[in-house]
Amino acid sequence: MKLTLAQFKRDFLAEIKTLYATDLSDTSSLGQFIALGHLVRRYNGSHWQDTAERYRKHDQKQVYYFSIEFLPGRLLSSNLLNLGLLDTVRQGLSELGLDFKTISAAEPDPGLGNGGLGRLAACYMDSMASLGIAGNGNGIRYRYGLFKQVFMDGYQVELPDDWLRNGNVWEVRRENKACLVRFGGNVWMAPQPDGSLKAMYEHTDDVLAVPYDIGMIGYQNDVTNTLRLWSAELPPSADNSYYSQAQRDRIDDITKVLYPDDSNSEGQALRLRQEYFFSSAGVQSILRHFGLRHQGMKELAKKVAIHINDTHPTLVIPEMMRILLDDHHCSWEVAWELTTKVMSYTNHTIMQEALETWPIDMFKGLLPRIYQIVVEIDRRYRAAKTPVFGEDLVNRTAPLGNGQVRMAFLAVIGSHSVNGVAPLHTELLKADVLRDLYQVYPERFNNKTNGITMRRWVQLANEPLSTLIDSKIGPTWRQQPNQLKTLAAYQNDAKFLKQLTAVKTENKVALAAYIKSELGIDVRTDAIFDVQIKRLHAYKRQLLHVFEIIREYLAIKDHPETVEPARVHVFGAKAAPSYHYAKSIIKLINALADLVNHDPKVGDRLKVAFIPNYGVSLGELIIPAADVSEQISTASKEASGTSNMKLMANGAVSLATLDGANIDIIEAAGEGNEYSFGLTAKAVYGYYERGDYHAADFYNADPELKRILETLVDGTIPGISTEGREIYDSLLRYNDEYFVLADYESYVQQQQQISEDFQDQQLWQHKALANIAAAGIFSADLAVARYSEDIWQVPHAKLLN
Ligand code: BZD
Repeated sequence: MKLTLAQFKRDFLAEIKTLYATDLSDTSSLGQFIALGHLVRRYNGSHWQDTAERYRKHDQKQVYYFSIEFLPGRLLSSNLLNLGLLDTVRQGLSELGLDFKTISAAEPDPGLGNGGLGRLAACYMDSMASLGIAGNGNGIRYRYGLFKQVFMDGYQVELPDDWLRNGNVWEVRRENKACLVRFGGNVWMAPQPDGSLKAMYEHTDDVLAVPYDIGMIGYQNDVTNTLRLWSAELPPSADNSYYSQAQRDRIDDITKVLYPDDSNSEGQALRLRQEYFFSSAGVQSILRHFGLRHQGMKELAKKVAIHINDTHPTLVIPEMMRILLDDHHCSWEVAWELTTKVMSYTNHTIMQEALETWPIDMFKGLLPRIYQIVVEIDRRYRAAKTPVFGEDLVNRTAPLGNGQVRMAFLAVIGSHSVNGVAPLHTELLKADVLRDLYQVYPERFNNKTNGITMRRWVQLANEPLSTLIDSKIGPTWRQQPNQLKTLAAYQNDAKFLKQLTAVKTENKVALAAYIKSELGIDVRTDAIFDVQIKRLHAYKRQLLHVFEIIREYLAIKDHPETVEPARVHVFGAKAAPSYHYAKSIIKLINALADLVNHDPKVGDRLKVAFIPNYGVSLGELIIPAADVSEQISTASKEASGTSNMKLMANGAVSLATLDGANIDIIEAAGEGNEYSFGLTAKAVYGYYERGDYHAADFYNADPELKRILETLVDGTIPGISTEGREIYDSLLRYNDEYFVLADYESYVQQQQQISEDFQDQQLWQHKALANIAAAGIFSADLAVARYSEDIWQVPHAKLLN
């Protein structure tokens, strides 16, 4: 949109006056941010309304992306960028004596997710809007986001994330679109005079679902889509005094906190209530919206696609069946056909413990009508498939089995498409995790490799790099990220490679300043910034990275005369509060950091910075400064990874196992431009099949490794007597579930190679550039375009290759 500098300044000062009845000089950065937020909303108001109007007018097919997590990050800069106002606003503020960065940093970063899955959902929202797809997000408005992480004595302490304390400028509460969600009670089917059956309820616990909408602004295309987050409240009509405190609390609890858990479903009943709550509210609102504009439900699958982001929203399937059967009186066959045509499902993990199941007794008590429908889905599935596939396979794959409701199976059976998030992951779904269902529905399985939005992760997070890229290939890569590949022409351009080093250094200076102010550690900006940022989990193997730090530390102590490039090891990672082992690793890293950072013999040659409270905003600071991207999960365990893509696009080289999308990154950038190592997925499965992995053999065969392991228990690292022993035992007594010892040698070899290569900056930046140039294929715009064509069947703005 068009906005002159003078107009912006007038609008901003007027907004300040209206909101606060005071002068600019009397406002805080937060106050200024809120005023800016209001302005952006106002500037964009007509786009949002017009977009909805346009979709209505053309009766455009809508995509609804259901996800129990969304991690949008701060929205001020990206909204301004997408509206084309960023430069004007920055300049205007600076003329008013204000610093845009400071104001932007006052915005709370909503932590409505754990990690990759939630951030992916946010990237896809951005891309859907930017491609002009009628995409809607549907999720939960958690009162408290993922905990705020602080370290006390090196231990993780979790504090509440009160992100709504000052309100949320981006949201609109739409009370007129609220709906009721029913839990518990009794349900029975009462015969009606016309011969049909009607679902009757008594003694239900009703909860009011109130939507809060946030505009998702497309990149300079006048499109604004909606992310709808639901909040649980007391139903309004009832006399409030009728509710006991316990009942009020039960309702309040539903949307109170995000489960800080990305490995296993806990909190059981409450988690199930959360899942049904937003699934039901979302489906009710979709069908209501559709019903207002269509006669009957016949066209539903032509006009609506619902995407199930991992299994948490799977209850959209029986919920849609419920409404079609009970309220619209469709036959089972018609309802089922519509439902399966509408639904599609993405799996994000092969970790067995993360595959959701619910005890039938609990499920039945909480969701009696939904349970009846699942029983019928199960009965029909068995009846149809047993003659073809036999009883055993059908027993193994039916929605109900072993006293459990099996959500992933229900999701596959009730959808027309099932996808993994990287080629290896999809192959493993077919061959292992969902092998039996793949026999039944081979045509449903497909791969959609993840992607990231280059606008947030390169353009905004790394302006020095964006400007440098523009100077060579012009600005159109911003819309057509595949054009980045034309940068390859400069791989041997010494001057350009020097400029790349300068860009990296500029970003390192910014990160170093943060590390100094937060942790009090001085780091050298000519050091190798070796970065691992992701949730803390044993399979992600932060422990392997720790072993490398201990190795480097011992090498400096033993041979101070050998000079290697300085290293800064940067970690960002939260552990689920109940995940004891992961918390022990956090303590280990912090204890090691203490030892290394304060050893005068080490000086500035080696530093460890564990930056607390990792999230989207810290990612934006850390990623542009990284030289090495640690992607070192046990092969087969990381479905895709997305920090690997963000780091690649910012010119970090991957130190990576052949896992998830690492494989595709290595192929895209060329093997010579990455550092791959370790067991392949096939080799890992080989060990499982033969049962012949003996961690102790690796320990005994390698004196260096042996010595490193001993430092966990011999007092070399002070302060970890219990954690050190626990970790040591996990490797040797319990046989190293994630093959850390097996991969140690090849990992260290590559680390040594990195130290050698880094000294030749031209060679190093040549590799960095190969990564940047190849990163375009991991753009979320391309990923979303593939979802649109293959799964949702909706039109999108054409992307050039
Ligand atoms: O999803 C992650 C995978 O681990 C990554 O490999 C992948 O890149 C991303 C995006 O596809 N999975 C998650 O982030 N999973 C969760 O966060 C999660 C949350 C709640 C319950 C279970 C899993």
